[in-house]
Amino acid sequence: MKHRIVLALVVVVLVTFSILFRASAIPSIPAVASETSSTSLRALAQKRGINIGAAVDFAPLQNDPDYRAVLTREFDIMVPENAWKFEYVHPTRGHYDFTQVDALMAFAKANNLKMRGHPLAWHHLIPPWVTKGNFTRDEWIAILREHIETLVGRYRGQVYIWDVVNEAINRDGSLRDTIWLRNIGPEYIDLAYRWTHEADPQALLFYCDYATEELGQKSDAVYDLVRGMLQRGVPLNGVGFQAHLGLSYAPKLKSLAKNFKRFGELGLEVQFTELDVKVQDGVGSWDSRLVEQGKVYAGLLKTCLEAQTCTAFTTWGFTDRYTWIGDLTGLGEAPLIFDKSYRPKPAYDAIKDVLQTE
Ligand code: 9MR
Repeated sequence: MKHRIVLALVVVVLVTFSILFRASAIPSIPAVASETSSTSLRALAQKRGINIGAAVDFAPLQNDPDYRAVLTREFDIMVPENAWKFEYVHPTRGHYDFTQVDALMAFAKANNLKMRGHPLAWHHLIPPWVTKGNFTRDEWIAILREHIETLVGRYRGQVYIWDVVNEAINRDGSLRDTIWLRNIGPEYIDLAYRWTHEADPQALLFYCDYATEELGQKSDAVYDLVRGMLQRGVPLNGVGFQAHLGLSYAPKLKSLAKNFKRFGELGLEVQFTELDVKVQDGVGSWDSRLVEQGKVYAGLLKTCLEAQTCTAFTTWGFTDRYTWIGDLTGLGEAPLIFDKSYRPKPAYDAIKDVLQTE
């Protein structure tokens, strides 16, 4: 009997602790004492008629005050790097977890940042209940539709741009063999845009891909895809050029400008959406590589400003302290515009120079 009472007490204590622990684990992001400066990147970019954004990782935003301070001082768009991805937000059938996205959305609003939604139909990070499921075509359509309508509907009127379909094209221009293509067919693309637009008519809808900056097989295929969509009356507002680059493979600016021009002539906005520039593949001293990196950033920004239809310049993170790019050589990778201690790098100065030069 005595044992039972002790056991019951232990259970009560454990349950109480687990409830308390869960409550304290609900993410909230501390406020930022807003610091405005007429020479911040966001102020300078706005003067030039564009926005400047960064991908945001949840953990540092929650835990690192310097991360929050630099983000809100310098940028006016944020895009959750991972929090909206299928596996995280919709891990099991019928169950959505919006805890992180809700906190990010509240942070964006409180700090006057536009929110980019990313991504709705993508081939990565799809949970096993979807990938291992045995569904009919109608069920596949219903799954993607419900996923899109739930995510987009929840934040109706609050998202500036949705990256609706992401990376649907291979390097050779063919359609990527994704779970959506295999089970629904190529129509999944048009459908995804139509459902997104119905769920939030105010949001701008983008198609995004990488290795599409220059004219070539892949960018031609993106061009054909979006032109076809427009001809079919599919709601589409812009094309995102991710621009995951390295010093040895930065796009030729003339080719980039021509590419931007043809998309602009279709009536679409263009943006850099995930820019970063690796330096490990470069040559010369570390310092000289950082200067070269600054030139790449500056060239892209200049091309954006010169293209009437380029509306934003978004980097994939902003500090080398947190980047998705692994350290391949042991030298450390440094693809972004602030170093690991949040000091502005030559790339930051180069961007600022371009923004300040009419
Ligand atoms: O930066 C993201 C990284 O943290 C994730 O592990 C990875 C897989 O979800 O996705 C990275 O972001 C990708 C983006 O969502 C789409 N374009 C390519 C990006 C880099 O892989």
